[in-house]
Amino acid sequence: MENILVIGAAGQIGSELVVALRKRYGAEQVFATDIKQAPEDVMNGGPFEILDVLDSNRLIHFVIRHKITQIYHLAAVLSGNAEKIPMQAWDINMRSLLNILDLAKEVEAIKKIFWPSSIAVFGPTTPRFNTPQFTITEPNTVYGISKLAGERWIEYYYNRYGVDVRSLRYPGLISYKTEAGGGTTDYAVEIFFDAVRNGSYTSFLSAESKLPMMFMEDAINATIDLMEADEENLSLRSSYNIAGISFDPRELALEIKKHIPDFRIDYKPDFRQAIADSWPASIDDSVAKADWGLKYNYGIDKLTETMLEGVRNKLNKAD
Ligand code: AKB
Repeated sequence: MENILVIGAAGQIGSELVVALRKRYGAEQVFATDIKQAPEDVMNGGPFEILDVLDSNRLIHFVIRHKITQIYHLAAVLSGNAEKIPMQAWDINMRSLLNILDLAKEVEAIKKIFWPSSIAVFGPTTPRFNTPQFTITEPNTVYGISKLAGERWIEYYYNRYGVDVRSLRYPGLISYKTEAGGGTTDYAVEIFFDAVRNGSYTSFLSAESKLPMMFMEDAINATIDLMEADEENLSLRSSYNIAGISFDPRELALEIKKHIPDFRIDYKPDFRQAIADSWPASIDDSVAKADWGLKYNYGIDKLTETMLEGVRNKLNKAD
């Protein structure tokens, strides 16, 4: 029987992953934790506790008390926010990961860890289109540097101590349940909320900033598929490229216009433009497909339709 700890359960990924894991493994088997309150279904649908991953003493007691066998560590400061507090972001992103790696090295019951990396490991010198799995990685953001260092550490812990950590280089993730917080790809979430609320959106990225994106359901399925894949099928122990779909703000706005014909978009790029310009426009995910059968269900049309419906329902409920 698995006992699963999710760290960062109140966040954009965590709040949906907890629900999916509880469906699969049983509500009582999935322990949701965060430093803040989470959405109602996360807090009431199974065990929930306030826990700070930087508090290694409490973390070890928690893991032993609940006989934890798997950890999903999702807590991080994202790219945009990290540029505002570089040293703090580095400290939070790295110390939390190293705490967990060390814990897994010591506690035999912990069999598997999931830790997300990001397209942010790439930088301005990386080939921008169809970015290969193995290529130049010279990130120029503190978030990207922390993700690249994290990839090196997880591979090191696997090779040196046999700690089984699995990881995906997430593209921009799009969902309506919990609004994104502090990332460069957040425009692709905000645009739906503003489209439904106001019929217009001011994008902080330029019209032609093409980036890889993915609907949350596809990301959650990919995450669980990777965690359940046979160890011997995994040819790499750093982090897998996953592509999703690539589009820019203008293309997404045109897709929204099919549903809201009067929708208007304008563009006021801010400091996040430079981050977006340093990231790939599209990704080659053939290694993930070959190793563990990565697949997706959402194209830009289905994603747009589902987001608009989800956002409308969410805002109606809140009224
Ligand atoms: C961000 O924009 O910082 C994240 C990411 C791509 O890792 N969504």
